[in-house]
Amino acid sequence: MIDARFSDTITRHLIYALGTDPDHATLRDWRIALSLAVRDRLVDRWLAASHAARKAGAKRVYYLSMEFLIGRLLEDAIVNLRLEDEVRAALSALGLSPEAVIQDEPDAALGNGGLGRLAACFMESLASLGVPAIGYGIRYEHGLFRQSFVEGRQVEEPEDWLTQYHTWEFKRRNVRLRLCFGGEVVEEAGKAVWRGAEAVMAQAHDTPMIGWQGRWANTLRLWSAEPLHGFDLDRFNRGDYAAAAEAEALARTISRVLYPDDTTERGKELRLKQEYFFTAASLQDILHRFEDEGGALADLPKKAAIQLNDTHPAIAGPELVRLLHDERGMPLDQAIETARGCLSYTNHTLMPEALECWSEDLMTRLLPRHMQLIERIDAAHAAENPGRKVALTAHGEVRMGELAFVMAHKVNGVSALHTDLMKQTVFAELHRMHPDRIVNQTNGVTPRRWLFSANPRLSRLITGAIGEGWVCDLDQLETLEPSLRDPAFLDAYATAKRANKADLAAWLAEAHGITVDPEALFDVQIKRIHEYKRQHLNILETIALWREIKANPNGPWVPRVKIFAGKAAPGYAFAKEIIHLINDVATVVNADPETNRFLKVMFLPNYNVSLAERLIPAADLSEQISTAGKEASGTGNMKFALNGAPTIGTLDGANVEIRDRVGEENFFLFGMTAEETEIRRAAPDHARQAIAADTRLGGALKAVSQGVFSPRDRHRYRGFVGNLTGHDYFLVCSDFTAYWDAQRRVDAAFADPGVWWPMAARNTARTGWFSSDRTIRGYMADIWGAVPIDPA
Ligand code: HBZ
Repeated sequence: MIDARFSDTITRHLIYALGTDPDHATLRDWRIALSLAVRDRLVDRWLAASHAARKAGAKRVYYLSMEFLIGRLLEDAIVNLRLEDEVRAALSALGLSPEAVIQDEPDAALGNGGLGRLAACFMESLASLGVPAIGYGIRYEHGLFRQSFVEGRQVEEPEDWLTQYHTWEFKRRNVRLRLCFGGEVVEEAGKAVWRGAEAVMAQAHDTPMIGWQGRWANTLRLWSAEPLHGFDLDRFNRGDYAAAAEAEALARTISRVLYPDDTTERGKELRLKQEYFFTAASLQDILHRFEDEGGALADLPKKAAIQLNDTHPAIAGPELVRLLHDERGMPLDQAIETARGCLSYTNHTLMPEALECWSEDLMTRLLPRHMQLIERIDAAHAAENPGRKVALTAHGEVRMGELAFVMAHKVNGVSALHTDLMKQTVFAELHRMHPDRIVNQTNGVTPRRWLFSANPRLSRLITGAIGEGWVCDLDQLETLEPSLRDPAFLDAYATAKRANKADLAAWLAEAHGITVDPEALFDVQIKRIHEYKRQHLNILETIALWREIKANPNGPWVPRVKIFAGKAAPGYAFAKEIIHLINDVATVVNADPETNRFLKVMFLPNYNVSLAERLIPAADLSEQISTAGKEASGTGNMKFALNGAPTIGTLDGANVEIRDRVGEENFFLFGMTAEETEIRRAAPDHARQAIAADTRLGGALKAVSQGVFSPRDRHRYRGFVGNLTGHDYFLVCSDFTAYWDAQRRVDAAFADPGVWWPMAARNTARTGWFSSDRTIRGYMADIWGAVPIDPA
């Protein structure tokens, strides 16, 4: 369907949907009009896909996730519908810059980091593969906070993506489900009946998730919380205006904000409410759909694969049992079996502070029937596993990981190493009891967004060499291998990267007033700020390098630009101190005329999906330097490698698998293994020993503690340095020397184009396996038992 005058369609939307005069339209108006015009092209396909899924009686995948970090949707839709040329032509006919229009869209930041972005990549892959699926989550009014810096300190401001017309969603006024909290459980005719005390409505909002070439589309259904009854007119008329609005405000609180804590968990009542709210609404919706389509309840596992994205929706176990047993009369044992047949659980972290536990008191108060059912599930599990030590409740708390494990037929880790560690540590006993339950599904990223769309120059080069098939079959990148020996190809590869870097340099100058040399090595660490991710290891190495350059300003230094970006949880003081230090170091180093040619440091504010799309194609080096054993997988590591930035990294998470595939000579490995870190940590005084053995590290720490980077507040980093010289749990000091050495190997490689470009290109050619299409195929085969269906 070619629309000869796509520009007319856009203008029509501008006038008739927005009521705006083209002569007075802003960029935003045009962007919204364009979005509506593009949306028109996908709705038929979306409805057809849902019709086809119903007609085929297909098994559906339900992905329950507290977070979907989807970013911008307009460009995704244009690219997947292959409308690039048409849109470009229409916009230029209207005198608009396509880049400016696309970049006007705010990011949908309904997630914190890796877990939420993975859910978004999975939705895209499910649609591209043609697997009938629905993603379920919360329609947060405020997504992840906006970050800015005031004198180098992180400041958080609310994010307000929904204040603009959100063109991609359809509010389903007929899908409103009632949910309860609190109250009591009474017995009626020998049956348990939960009488909730407080009720809210879950209102559905659907966003189409369009796959590659628009052949299939699925739905992301996000719930907002609304009051049962609207506004209290009686009270209002009596003059009690505040009380009239109160009930409404209270209900809406549930979907008001995304909790900004990434891997640090604190047992907040509102958080538990959010978890139950979206899980219970989604399960009701799933059961309604199943019942509409007809079928015996015992067959639910044949029609519904329900994936729990970490433990946030783990209440799904008892809730599904309640819906089947209490509300539909299925015997309890059978209800537990049926629920287990549907449910599976993905673990994303082994960090003890992130393993969710809820106090039994809170659970009993908010979800009294669920607490009873958890006890029944626990008792049944204990009876089947005599002598077991682990229990679903301990020390007055419900352990959500164990609950999710026991109620799932499959449990997966997100990289080979992480899955092994799961078996050996947090789930060791459960794994012995259920040796077939834990499986690995190494993460992946969607090549449509993270290569095809984000890096058009490299994409064109690849397509020129091997055709366009790679976009939906990323393994085809392997066929680039012969080109890696072709000097003309390597030249073109380097040219593409250089052009991306020049673009980034121009943007940095324009948007942030920072000038950088595009020929310098762009060294990038972008991710949430966390001690285990060790941004402080990177900045200490930067300080040491700066000092070394100052000591020998005429040395053969390889120019570098150190780029950082990422948000710290507002309550995570140490992470905020790391940000502050990096900004302070940037101020001093960037103003130093002696070192200026060789070293620049910058911390870009408000890291989000769109900024990642800008930085990754222009990166030379990918920093993946977590303490071994702590990063479950990583997905940024995959995006960088695919875009031709070799990794400097530890043997952690998916780094291990990336290195296996690109080859050890194309990966800058350093540091202790997960096993070695355990031993080292037990050594008394490990940090002091490491500092004593490395004068560069000692010098850098001393500079920080003496206030070189905080001249007006010399003691600012005393606590910070104390942490590192003291217990240094994440072994920054002990890995420093190895990291420094690895960085010097990077310098040497980068200085020799004959070494560097083949290495960068091998990273692209050998990382096709990290497509989320491969990951989704793995889930389908090993966990869901779902298959794609042909829309035709
Ligand atoms: O999930 C991340 C991992 O840190 C990262 O290594 C992995 O690549 C990514 C996708 O699998 N984890 C998170 O983003 N968040 C959590 O793991 C998390 C778990 C429980 C919580 C909060 C956050 O209560």
